[in-house]
Amino acid sequence: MSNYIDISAACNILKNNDDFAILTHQNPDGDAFGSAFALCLILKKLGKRAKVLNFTGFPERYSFLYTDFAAFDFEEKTVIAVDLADDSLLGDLRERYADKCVLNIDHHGSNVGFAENTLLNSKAAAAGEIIYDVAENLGVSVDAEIARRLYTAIATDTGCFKFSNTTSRTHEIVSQLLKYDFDFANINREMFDIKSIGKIKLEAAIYENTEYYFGGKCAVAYISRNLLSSLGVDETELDTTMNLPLQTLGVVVGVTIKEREDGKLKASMRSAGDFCVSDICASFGGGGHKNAAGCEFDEKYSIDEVKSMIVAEIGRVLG
Ligand SMILES: [Mn+2]
Repeated sequence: MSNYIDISAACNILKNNDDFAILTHQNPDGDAFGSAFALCLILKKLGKRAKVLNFTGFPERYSFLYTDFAAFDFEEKTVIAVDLADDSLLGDLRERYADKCVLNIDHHGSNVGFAENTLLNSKAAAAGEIIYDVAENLGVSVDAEIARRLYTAIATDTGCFKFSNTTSRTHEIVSQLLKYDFDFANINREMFDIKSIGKIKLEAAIYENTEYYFGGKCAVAYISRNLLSSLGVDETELDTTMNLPLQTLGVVVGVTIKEREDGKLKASMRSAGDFCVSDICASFGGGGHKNAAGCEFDEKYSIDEVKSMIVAEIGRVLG
């Protein structure tokens, strides 16, 4: 079990050590890389060396966060982590680094406490908010390069300040970051607006094949393997497509059924207001949260059978 420490104890660990390796979760997002590379720059201002490790590599999409970090040519002495809820998300790095991790800086309430010490703030919308506090506590002044990375971290984990995790503290921190000169509008364009041609066509196909039930309160879309392969879209691009059926005016429950590689059908449900999709998914052996949940179906069921089972269950709740 980890020691849960406060920010000044965490900052002491950073002050008293050097040659850091910062662990990040597989398939890193803007918060993981934004926070990790901002922390690299903060440690550099203390005269220390730091590098970022990731099992699944450094996606091109986030290259603006790391392009000036090419030289990681030193042997690490201190292993730390950011935004890492669970050491199983380290992939192949787990065996070598997980037990050596002396400090994990995280904001997930579900953090498993694998590190020797954990600085956990589950009220923070992003790990980037905690890294901002760390810089303040260390007396390190933020600059445009640090601000750019922390902004990316916070903007991505809050869905551009739209999600319910956004707090007044989020906006206070961002109001400080915006004092520095960096192109936040372009960060948001790249993080939220730009999509591959395949993904644009996939979204068009989803809008096209969405079926509406119960006077337009329920929308159901289907993504087949054939559709994905014909458009050249891979799984990593599917995340936000699950939100599309709920975008139509009047819809309170949106269902996206995806054919998985193994042939099984997986349903992702999103709802608005009081409609509880985790209850619907639980009736099919799945689960999740009130407004976002999922469930899977055995391959013996066809897409038409799955659709009608789901629609019948939703109809029972809608009355
Ligand atoms: Mn995060």
